[in-house]
Amino acid sequence: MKITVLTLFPDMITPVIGQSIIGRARYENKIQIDVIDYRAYSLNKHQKVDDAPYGGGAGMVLQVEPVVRALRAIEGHEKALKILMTPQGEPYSQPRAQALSKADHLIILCGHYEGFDERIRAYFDTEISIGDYVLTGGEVAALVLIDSTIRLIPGVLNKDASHEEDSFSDGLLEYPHYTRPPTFEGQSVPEVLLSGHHQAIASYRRAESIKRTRKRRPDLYESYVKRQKKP
Ligand code: 6GU
Repeated sequence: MKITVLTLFPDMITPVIGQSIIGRARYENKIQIDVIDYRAYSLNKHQKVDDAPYGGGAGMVLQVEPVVRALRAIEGHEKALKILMTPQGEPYSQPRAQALSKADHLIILCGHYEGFDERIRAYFDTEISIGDYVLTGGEVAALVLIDSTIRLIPGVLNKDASHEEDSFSDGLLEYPHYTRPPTFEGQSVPEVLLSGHHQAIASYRRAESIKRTRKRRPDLYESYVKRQKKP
C-alpha cells in the first residue's frame, strides 16, 4: 500500500511514521508513505495557502488552488482513494480501517485553519472524522487513520492473526491479559489461565469479553446481542 499525506506541517507526521510498527513496515517496504508539504504548491509569492473568508467572519480559509495543484502532482492520483480529514466527516471505526487497509493508494489531506474552501470537497472521494471533538488540524487524525489501517495489512504485525482478537474486530472489547508473576500484591492471575486447558481458557476469555463489553460499552453490547439473534 502507498499513502500520500498532504500537510502544511510535515514535521507533525514524519517522526511518528519513522517509529515502531509503522517505521518497521516502511523499512521492510510493506508500505510506502510520502509526506508532501502542499505549501510548495502555493501560487502566492509569500507561499500563502489561506485567505480571509468571503462574506466576512473570523479566521482564515484554506484555498482550493494549492490543494488541487498538489493533488494533481501526485503520481497515480486519479486512481487513489482521496480522503479529506475533517470533523464534519464520517465517524471513523474499525470496519472502516478494515476497508481502507485493502486499498492500493490512499491520499490524505490534512486541513488546517478555521476551515477550507468548500470547493475542495469536489476533489475528494470521502471525508473522515476520528471523533466528536475538534483538533487544531487534520495531522493527528491522519496519523490515527494511518496507524489503524497499516496494522491490518497482512505481514505488518508479527503474528498474522494477532489483530483478529482485537477489541472491536468482532464488535466486542478484548478479554483481560496476564503475564508473570502469578501473584502481585494480592492480585492473582485467574486459575483457568494456568490450567493448560485450551478449551476452558477460550470459553473464559469469550465470557470475559462479553462481560466487559456489557459493562463498559452497552452500545456495542446491544449490537452484539442483536447480531447473535440473527439466523
Ligand atoms: Cl479529521 N480534523 C480535525 N481538525 N478535527 C477533528 C477531526 C479531524 N476528527 C475529529 N476532530
